[in-house]
Amino acid sequence: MRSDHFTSRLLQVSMAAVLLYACKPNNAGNAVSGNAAEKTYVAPGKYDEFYNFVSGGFSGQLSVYGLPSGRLLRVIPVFSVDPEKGYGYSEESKPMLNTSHGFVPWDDLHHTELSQTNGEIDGRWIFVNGNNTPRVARVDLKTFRTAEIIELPNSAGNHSSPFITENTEYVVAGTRFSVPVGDNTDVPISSYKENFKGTISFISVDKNTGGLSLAFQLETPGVNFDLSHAGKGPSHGWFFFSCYNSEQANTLLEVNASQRDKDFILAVNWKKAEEYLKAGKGTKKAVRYAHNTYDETSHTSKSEILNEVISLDPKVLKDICYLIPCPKSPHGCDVDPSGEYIVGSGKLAALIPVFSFTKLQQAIANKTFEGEYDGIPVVKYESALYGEVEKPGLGPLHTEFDGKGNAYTSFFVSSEIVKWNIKDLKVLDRAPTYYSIGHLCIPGGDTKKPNAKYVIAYNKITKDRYLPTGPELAQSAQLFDISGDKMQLILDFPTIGEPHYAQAVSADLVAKNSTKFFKLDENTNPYVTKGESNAKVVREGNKVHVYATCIRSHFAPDNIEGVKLGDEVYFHITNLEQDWDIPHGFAVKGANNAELLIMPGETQTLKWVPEKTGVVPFYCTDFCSALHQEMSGYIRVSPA
Ligand code: CUK
Ligand code: CUA
Repeated sequence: MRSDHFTSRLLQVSMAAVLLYACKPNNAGNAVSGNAAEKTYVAPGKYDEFYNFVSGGFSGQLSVYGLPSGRLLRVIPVFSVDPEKGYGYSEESKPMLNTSHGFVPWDDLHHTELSQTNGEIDGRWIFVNGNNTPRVARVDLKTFRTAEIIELPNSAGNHSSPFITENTEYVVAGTRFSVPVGDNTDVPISSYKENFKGTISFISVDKNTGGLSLAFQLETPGVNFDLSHAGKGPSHGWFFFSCYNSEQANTLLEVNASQRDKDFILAVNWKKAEEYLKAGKGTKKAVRYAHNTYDETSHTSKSEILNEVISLDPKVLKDICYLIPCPKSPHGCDVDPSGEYIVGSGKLAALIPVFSFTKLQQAIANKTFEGEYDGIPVVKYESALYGEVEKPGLGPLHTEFDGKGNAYTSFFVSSEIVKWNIKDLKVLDRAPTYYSIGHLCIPGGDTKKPNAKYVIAYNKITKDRYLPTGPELAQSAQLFDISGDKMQLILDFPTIGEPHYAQAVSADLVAKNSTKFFKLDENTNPYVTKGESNAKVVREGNKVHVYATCIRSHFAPDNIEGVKLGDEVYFHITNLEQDWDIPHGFAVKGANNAELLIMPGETQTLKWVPEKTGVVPFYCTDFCSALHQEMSGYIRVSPA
């Protein structure tokens, strides 16, 4: 007994060593061939062919690159404050970062998912997840700004998120950490098996507005959900999740949490769940979560705290959830463009299992179960298995598809992308990455219609690829041309924050809808000032409201007196410009909440509480015209 335990522990430890020390590919020197420059060169003044939306990891932001150039086009603040955009500093944007824990101006953003219609990218919105204080956000691709953030109750480590169904009916989010649920969560950590539960949230999306609402939650066994993808075509109506820690260990040391030979893919019949919901089988549960929305007409956001969710229990409603055994600690869970094949990538497994949706349905119909796991039927591995890709590489993580019958899988440990054929499960090509690839992306690579010109690798370690910049190096992406039989590395480009998942879309689909400026006459901000002659200073008790305007190249008013120590000053600044790309900025000396950046036609508010008497300058921070340096003013603070 003891020696068995010792051997298994040794095995686990050596496994961990392999995982921790990812290998360097051995043909590192000569990977770029002659015409790479030609393939990635986008001449000055020309547009890129694709937008690439790249998660920023612990920067809490989403960045946008052009492909094939790798040029950084924009960083979109989502869960983090950003002085470059004034996001989280203006009174209008602060409520976006509200949660049930209060103002939380940071998160860890891992995954991106572009909205779809009929299983194809429609270019309207992109959804992203916040891992830490569980949230899902919607970014509007008309403005490239965060339009909505919804917090997820009963969740912790919102990692398996935000993946969507083929008509963007739902954004779906699975919790990575199971946690005690209900009123009293003050329970011994060692009571994990009794008290800790997993949760999957189904957030419905309004077809017209994109508006999010938490439709229902599934309460699941206390496993850890890692990633997921929706079914499509024949498997539309189903959702698939990778789960690890089927041991339900409360410490994830390998010896506890990676013991079982197989963990699971959870298959969820969400159409069935909808039927139960309609039939009133859900239970209302008390929770607290924030829902924040930004309105681009009033240019204000509002935050509300909601306190109820409908929960469905798949242990009772037996035909919603099924488990498929999947080799050791599956990470990626990807569905091919046909909707028939489901790829589970076990991080610690030496093969890639490919499951068949048709076989899964037969197994369920014939009850070919090997038993139950916490009340959920477990189908037999072989009965759902289409086949295995044998010896594909080390540490398979994620798979994207080219729509021509091939899959591209990232291998973290062996640092490579491997192309394989779905039908015969044969490896066709492999390309080294520099180094330790996590996610990868083919434009539309998780939809019904991939646009398979490129695959992009998002790497965890950069090492010697860029000029040294002290102990930390730029995070990195690599672009491969996949139009031929062989992958060809054509570009390295650094990224902002740690890139996890990313998606790319044909630029045509998004560029044509881009907002150029906001119409001033449609501005319904309560503090808008539509013209210089309306600029004024209004006192309400100790609150001083400055209704100000800006236009090249002055503020009105630009000399403000009558403010007393102890007052709160609100600068409500309306940008009167009606032209593309003419923002103005606004900063006050000593103000401790950074600056405003005000788009044409927009109103934004900076709150300032002067801490001493005197004359204080303010100025425009965005170089807007030849007279930008003149765009300034003074405010005088007198004794109370
Ligand atoms: S991931 Cu979040 S740990 Cu493979 Cu989607 Cu990088
Ligand atoms: Cu306005 Cu510089």
